[in-house]
Amino acid sequence: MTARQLTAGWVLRLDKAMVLARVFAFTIALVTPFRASAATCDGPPDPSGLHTDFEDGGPDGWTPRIGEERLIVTPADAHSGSLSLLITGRQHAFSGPSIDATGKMCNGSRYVVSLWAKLAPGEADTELRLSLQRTLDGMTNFNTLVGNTLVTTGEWVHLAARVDFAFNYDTLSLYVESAAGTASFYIDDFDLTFVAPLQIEPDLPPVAEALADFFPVGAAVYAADLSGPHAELLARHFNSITSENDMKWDATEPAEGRFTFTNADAQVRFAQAHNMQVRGHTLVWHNQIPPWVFLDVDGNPMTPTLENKALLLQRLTNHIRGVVEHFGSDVYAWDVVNEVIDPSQPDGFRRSPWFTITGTDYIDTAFLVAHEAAPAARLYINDYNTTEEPKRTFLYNLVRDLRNRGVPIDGVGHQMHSNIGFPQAQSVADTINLFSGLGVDNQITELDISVYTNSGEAFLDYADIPADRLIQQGYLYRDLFQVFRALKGQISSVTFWGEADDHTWLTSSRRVDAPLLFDQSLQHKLAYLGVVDPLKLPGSDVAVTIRAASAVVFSGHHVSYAISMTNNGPDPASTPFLVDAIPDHTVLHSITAPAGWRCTTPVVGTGGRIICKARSLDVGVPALFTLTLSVDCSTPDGTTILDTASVASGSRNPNPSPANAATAEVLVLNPHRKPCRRPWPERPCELR
Ligand SMILES: [Ca+2]
Repeated sequence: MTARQLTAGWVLRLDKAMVLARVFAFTIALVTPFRASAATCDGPPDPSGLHTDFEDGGPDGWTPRIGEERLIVTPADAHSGSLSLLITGRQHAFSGPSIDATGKMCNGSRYVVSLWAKLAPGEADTELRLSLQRTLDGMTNFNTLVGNTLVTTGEWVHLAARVDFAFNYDTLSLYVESAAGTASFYIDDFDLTFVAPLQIEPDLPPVAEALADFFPVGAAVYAADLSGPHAELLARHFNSITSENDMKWDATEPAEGRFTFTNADAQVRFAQAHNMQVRGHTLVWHNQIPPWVFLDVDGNPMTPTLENKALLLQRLTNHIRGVVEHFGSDVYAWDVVNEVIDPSQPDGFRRSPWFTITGTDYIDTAFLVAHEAAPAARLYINDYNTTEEPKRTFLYNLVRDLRNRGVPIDGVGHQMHSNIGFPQAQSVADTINLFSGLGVDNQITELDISVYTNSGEAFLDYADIPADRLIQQGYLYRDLFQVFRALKGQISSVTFWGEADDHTWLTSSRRVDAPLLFDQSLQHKLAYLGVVDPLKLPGSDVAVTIRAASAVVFSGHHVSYAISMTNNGPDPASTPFLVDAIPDHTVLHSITAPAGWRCTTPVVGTGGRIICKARSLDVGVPALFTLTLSVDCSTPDGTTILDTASVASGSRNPNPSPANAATAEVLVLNPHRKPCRRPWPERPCELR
């Protein structure tokens, strides 16, 4: 069935007899169902996958799907190496190369399929796709694995997808076809890769436990989080949940008066079964609202009339009653209104249909009705960029006004969608303190930290995200949680907007993001360490101690200090340095430094600053310095000399409270000193 073609590698062609044999076999299968290879998926799934690059000159298992196709391993073009597979002679859009995948993909397992394609010279742009064909009990079915993707003669195009395989079959093959037309094309570097089942780290200290003294720790969840390893991760690390989408208006009241709670109820039951709190999100927003809400009695878009205002406030009242009363005490806190501030408006109020039709009355109504419906529930106003001015002031003024008018609002929800350069931890502390001053609670409601600092950047693959972005992220998580802990009592909950990086609103078809504590495989990231155990972040925790040789010194005499710089790790410190400013009443006598260190000092007998540097400092190997100063003979009796040594390095320091400065105190005595005859140091003071 194959023939060697010297100039163009292998040629494959099904001859007519082979086609007939296949048709015959297919016919037999129709009348006599058999399972030739289903047994290959009976045991543990085969993790070997399929990998073809054509570099050995063979077709690597690819065959013509229909029969008329010619498959040629060719050096004419290649994505990798020097060879690829050229497919010509296609007579149908569904003609193309096919590879047997029977036993290579099993029901319940996850795979990544990846293929590079390019059109043969002269072909017009064509959409190609990767599909699968499966037979079961004589029935044949087809599915698309990678959808229509534009391929040209200009460059190799990547067709790739993650596949959660969910079929039983007797035979299975994968093939490349076109959306239309019969263009000839090349393929190269096809990989079907088995993705090992997700498994959480069973002994990892739970996030919520690490923060148990401060506040509950939540995650936004969706339906798929309630089973399998995601549910295990959720139950292990979090003690609060927020429904990502299932308590919003479009989910709970898609048609007027018709309430549905299927997904949300399941999430509440999960929370109760695992001793978790439930935050409700969100009763009023300008997004994810079904269109009927803003239509007037005639079905037209509402205009701002008194009639429409009354109608809209009535719908709002009905909705909040319907939702809040449904959950009752199962939901302890509600984001009552979401994102009502727009700092670009002169009055700071977002021009949503809510505002356009009702002014700010919808805000009052929402809080009042929510409070009536669940008097014990804690009610929040939720927004993003709450650390930014002028938005923060608009929000502050609104909350103050609501409080002053007796509208039942309990606190501010700070979404805190962040990125590795924003916000500054200090601005978070300032913001929480500001709102606490109004007597309201604060919750962090939608925390995540994007690895992007601008919208133009894009990493297409999770593995392409640079390591340093993830380190920066770990450090910002450290800084934020340092603030959250320090504000104990002022923040009653911190919720992440998701569980792990495999499901985040920040990842789109345009770019992949990694904003959470766990990676796409549910393993902990540096971000986790930043929250739970920051001393393990990459970097070097340099510290210094200084000890004077004695507690007292006579004027005109020397005082020695033992200075020790250490690196508590976890990594070697790059360009470590020590700084000591020679204190008043003293001058330099001498300094000794370890090998590999170079000190810049003032001239002996004068004051100034000592700086000692080295190339690196290993973990756990102290650098010991001996600094000797001469005490000026005119120093008054009883003077205290303070010498401060400080250290730093070019490496980040993971310790949020580093011990990188130390001071030694020495008392000067001169009970029986004669006056100096001449200025020191030419002639030391004389003692009786
Ligand atoms: Ca190749």
